[in-house]
Amino acid sequence: MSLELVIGNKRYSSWSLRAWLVLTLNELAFVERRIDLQDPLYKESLRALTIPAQVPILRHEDLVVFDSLAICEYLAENFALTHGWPQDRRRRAQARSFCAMMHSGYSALRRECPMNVARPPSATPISDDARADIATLEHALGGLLREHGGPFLMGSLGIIDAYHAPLMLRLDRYALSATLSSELRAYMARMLALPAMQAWVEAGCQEAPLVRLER
Ligand SMILES: N[C@@H](CCC(=O)N[C@@H](CS)C(=O)NCC(=O)O)C(=O)O
Repeated sequence: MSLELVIGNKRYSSWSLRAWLVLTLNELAFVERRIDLQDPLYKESLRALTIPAQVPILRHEDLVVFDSLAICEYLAENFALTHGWPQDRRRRAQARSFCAMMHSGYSALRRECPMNVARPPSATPISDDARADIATLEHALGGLLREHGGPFLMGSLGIIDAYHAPLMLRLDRYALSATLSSELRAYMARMLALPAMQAWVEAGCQEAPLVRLER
């Protein structure tokens, strides 16, 4: 069986985007199966596949891998990725640390500014906690760009960039980039200009909005 990636609505599903980007940037052939998170039966379909009943889910042969980070690790371990983890052991550890930090962090920013690729860029009030998340993001990603000299977080494009891509979309769509360093603003523009990102955004804009998720 070939690779199949189960994703949510491209308009909103930031965790799906991360896994989808890693597959797409690495030009791995995969079947995309989209589950509409508006469908009253979506949870049932997901529960039939995995215990957390969330997207993304990767299916490969008889294996079902869930959680975006586990999917990235599975792909890196089983496929020769051009855009995976850094070759160097120390850089790889660093990239994994920042991905893990993203996976469990930036919660105020993520809660208050849910990804919506179709949102016309405009400002919205955010809490001090979300502002603190943006400052942490600047410290973390701005630091990596300066340390490795860009143009991507670890130098060349990899899993860590896919992992932070939805945050770049949020910074853009909620007009939150004014306080960022020039390095991070340029990085944000570079990420949003990737053909794979543009393809995802275009598809997300074609999808019907979910009233309960629009902000
Ligand atoms: N930690 C998980 C988070 C997955 C997640 O929250 N997915 C959302 C979509 S972006 C979802 O499935 N939402 C529907 C639900 O929870 O019922 C990962 O990294 O994959």
